[in-house]
Amino acid sequence: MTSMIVVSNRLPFVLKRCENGILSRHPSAGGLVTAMSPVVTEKGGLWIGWPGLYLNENDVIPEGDEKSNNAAERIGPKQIRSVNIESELFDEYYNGCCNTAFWPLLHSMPDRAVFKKEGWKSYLQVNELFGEKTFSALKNVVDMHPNGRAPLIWIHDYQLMLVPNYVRDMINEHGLHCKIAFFLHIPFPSWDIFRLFPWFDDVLVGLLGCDLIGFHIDGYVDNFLECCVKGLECRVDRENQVIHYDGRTIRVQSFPIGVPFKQFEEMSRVVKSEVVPHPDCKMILGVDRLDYTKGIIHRIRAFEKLLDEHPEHMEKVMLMQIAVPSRIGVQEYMELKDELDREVGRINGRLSTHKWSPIRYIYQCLKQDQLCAFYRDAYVALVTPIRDGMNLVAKEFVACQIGEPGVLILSPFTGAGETMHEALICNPLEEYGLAECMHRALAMPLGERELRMSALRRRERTNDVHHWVKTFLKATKAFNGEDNGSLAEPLTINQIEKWLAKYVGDTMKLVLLLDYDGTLAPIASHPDVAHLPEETKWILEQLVTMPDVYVAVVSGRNVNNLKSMVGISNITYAGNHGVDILHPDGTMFTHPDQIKYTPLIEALRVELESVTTNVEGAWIEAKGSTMTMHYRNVATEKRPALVEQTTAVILKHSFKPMKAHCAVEARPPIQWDKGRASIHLLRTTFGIDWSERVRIIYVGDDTTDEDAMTVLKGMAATFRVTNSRPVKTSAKYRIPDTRSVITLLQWVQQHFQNKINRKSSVSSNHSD
Ligand code: GDG
Repeated sequence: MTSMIVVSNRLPFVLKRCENGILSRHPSAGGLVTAMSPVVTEKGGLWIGWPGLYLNENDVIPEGDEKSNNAAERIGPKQIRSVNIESELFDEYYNGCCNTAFWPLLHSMPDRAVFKKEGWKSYLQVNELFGEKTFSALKNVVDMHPNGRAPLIWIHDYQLMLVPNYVRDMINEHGLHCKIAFFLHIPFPSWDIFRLFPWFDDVLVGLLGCDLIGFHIDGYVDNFLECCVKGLECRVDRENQVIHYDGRTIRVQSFPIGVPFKQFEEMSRVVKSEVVPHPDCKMILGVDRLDYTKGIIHRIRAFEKLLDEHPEHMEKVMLMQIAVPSRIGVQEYMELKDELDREVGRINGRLSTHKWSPIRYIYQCLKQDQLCAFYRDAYVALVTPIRDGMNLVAKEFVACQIGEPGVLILSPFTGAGETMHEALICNPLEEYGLAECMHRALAMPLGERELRMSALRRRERTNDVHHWVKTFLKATKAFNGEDNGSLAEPLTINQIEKWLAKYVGDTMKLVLLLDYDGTLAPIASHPDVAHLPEETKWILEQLVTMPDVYVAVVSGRNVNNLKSMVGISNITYAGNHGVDILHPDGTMFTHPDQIKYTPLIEALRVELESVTTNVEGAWIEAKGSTMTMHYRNVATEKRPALVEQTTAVILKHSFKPMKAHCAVEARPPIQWDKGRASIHLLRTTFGIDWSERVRIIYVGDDTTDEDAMTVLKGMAATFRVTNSRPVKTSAKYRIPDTRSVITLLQWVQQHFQNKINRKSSVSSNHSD
């Protein structure tokens, strides 16, 4: 049975159409493919990705080569699920968003980033397509093995950061269980950089659909946690590296990736030399995808400085730069290629002699064993990116150094620079320093080279790619909750104190605007049995007696029904989303525009009853000026058609259809909602300058509460009760459940009780 579904932007190979229409396979170079291919072949996994072109119905993906040393070439079509994407859409997503926005931004190069709405829209669309494909692959596996364990879904990299949430949504909807994990292969930047992305909150919410999120190093984990705190006000436990969000616990951890060490080592034992090594001419090697993050231009200029400053190396050393074509067709990459061509030409023109050229430059993708020969025969490897998630070239070089050892020069701005301590660590932006570092490497005595290289090899042999997979998979099993991850820890009163103490303060009156269903009372199978918990009722009763606290319950229910469910006097009840507001003194506000819809509602009721009459579990709740069709107890497969029909009927009768928790509401099409009602209530109760006189807390769990959270943004402490379903919200804070609402109310009650106690002790001191 399939134990893992790997999802990445590209498949491990690219398909090309030959002139006769037949498809041919071509290896995709890059770190992700190198790392994941051995895992998929060994675990019998599925790989979901884009095949490189739009597939027609009759296209046949060519078989893999079972005998190949390269795991990517062994993967056959049975293990492949290709995501078919129209080329225009793919281009907008890949070049209009991934390459132009995320790649530079996540590499902390914001000046190069371009943010375009169309690109972002395509990103959303393509991520949704990947989400659907992943879900259908999962569902197939589960349907075929109903008693087996659902496969792990392992999503990769910055192109697919919204997929976790799309999949989470679908598995929730279908009542399936499985674990979702994500690994980011590139760096994750600090909050100051990440917040530049205009839709940063969508990205964070997308990723938080996971159970486990992996990064290469702790620095990226710290940055991500910080972004969740600053960007989403998430509750984060930094010490244990977990986030409490939407009622779930998400683990965030570093997993430094390794390479298939043995495989590289073995290949380098058998492969023939690519360049005839001249005993007197040492090879300095650079291997990179041609990308501006890799620091190739700085590197060759530093090499030029080496020759200028230390002419004794003339004719005794050469730089072999292998640059793999990447993102061909993108302007920035074409410019980089032109600049590299020019610089290589300039330096060679200036320094070559009749028997020697300082730089050899190959612009193509080599076969893996050819690459091993270069790694083995190099005297120095120059791995000097300006920024790099990890960098596998550094590790592959070390694995292939089976003869007299050479030296690794490594940039500290790579993930590899964090652990490969015995390399010569050198800032690539300082070209003289880098030239001196090369000089030192070329002159390094054998004893020191042996010492450094053997320590590097020992570490990389142990921490190879198999170890990386093993530790990652072990972490996916380490949740204490079962298949859907752990439940979030309940909210503590200390956390509320951190959020609210300063805002609520001691001098102002507090207005509590509270939704009922899903906020004060847990959601129940029928509205009539959604009772207010005793504890909540007791706290509310205390609160309404306090002079500085004002409580209003704002709900979609009919106002009289709401009053009887809460059952406390001295509260303001806003029913039908605030169309009717009943004050504690018995006066009632009804929105004037709603009156003309009253005669129409009966006809709507009759037609809605006829839609639901034959659908088991569906029922209509008439609430005066609004009406709701409930489908919580309707079979899942019947819901979409029912919702569609209901919506059509509501529109036909000139009412406004609104989605709610397992319900569709019909509201009069007047410009009124919980947001406008809240402002109306605040203005009529506390005057036009209410925002200077009162502090406000709004708590709700529903999309209808978002209207209030949006208008109150910046002027209130807003809380969204979110429960296991990842949602985007305008609320400032998220809390996991109605239990946490009780904690919140307890804090308010204690805060104001302390205030009363302080006042009375001051006045009794005075009377003493
Ligand atoms: C991303 C992150 C992270 C290179 N030239 C040829 C060739 N390669 C292979 C190498 C190596 C891979 O490409 C490059 O990996 P890197 O790690 O250096 O860089 P990215 O491609 O940018 O990878 C990076 C990585 O993901 C893994 O998480 O380390 O930070 O940016 O495996 O061997 N392969 C072949 N011919 C070549 O000419 N066959």
